Amino acid sequence: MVDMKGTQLIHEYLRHNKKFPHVFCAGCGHGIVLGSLIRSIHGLGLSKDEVCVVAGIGCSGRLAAYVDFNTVHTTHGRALTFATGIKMAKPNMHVIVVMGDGDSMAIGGNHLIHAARRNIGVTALILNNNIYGMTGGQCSPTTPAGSFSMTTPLGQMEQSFDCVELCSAAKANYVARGTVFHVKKLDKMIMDGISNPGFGVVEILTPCHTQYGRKNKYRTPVDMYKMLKKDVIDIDRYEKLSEADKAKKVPSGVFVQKDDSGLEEKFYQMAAKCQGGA
Ligand SMILES: Cc1ncc(C[n+]2csc(CCOP(=O)(O)OP(=O)(O)O)c2C)c(N)n1
Ligand code: SF4
Repeated sequence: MVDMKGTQLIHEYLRHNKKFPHVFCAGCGHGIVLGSLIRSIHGLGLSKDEVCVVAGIGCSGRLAAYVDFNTVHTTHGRALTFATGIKMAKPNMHVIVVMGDGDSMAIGGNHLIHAARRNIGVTALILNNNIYGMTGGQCSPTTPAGSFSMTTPLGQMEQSFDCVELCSAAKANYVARGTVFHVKKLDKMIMDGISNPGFGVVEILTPCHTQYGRKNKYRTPVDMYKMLKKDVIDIDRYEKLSEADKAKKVPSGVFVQKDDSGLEEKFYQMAAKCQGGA
């Protein structure tokens, strides 16, 4: 593996002449996820041809356009369906799906729970910024109760989904939550999610100051990173808190890690059996 660090490494994996400048607002966390994804793939020693990045639609979905792997920029909410087909046809390919919270848990929510139930061997990176960023800041299934958005000008009245609980209950093999502030930990979670068999989910808390932060209590994008630093804590520390203190914090870390075979492995074993093999 070539020994490169930082910007030099990231540039090695970008499609320079095609897709830049990027669309992200100043302070957006999505670019940090892009760097983390690249470092993770490089760290695992995977060649570009062994990786397929599948994205839905949204600011998050733009990631697929920037990286020099096999990529598919699909339709809103349907990235997991394309990814499932790719993984079934090419079981040795590392298929990584990039979705926003709206993409994955609103229009694509049904696909998310069934991908977890099926335990298809793809890794889903869910970029949770609590809002529909690309389309102007409508509320999403993760917009916290009481917070303000374009479509909840008086405060969100609905409960929000907890992505980790949702995917754990739906039986995903690997479920983790990280943030774009804690990047070293995030790199490790993405690497582990890719290495683990079956369906892996890494929920990534990432700020959208443009559409969420400035309508709420965050005056600048920096305030949103400070919030991630202060409020998102390791599961071990979180578990020791009183119920009242837990309500003010968000737990981060690996919540589920199993090594059950992915659907594609079971399928090819069954196919070999039907053909009279082992
Ligand atoms: C079928 C369909 N419905 C709606 C849209 C409009 N649309 C584009 S992106 C988006 C939401 C994006 O929010 P999210 O998935 O959270 O990603 P973000 O932009 O915040 O990264 C919507 C509703 C669309 N492109 N296609
Ligand atoms: S609108 Fe939000 S999610 Fe989209 S690029 Fe800007 S900060 Fe990022």
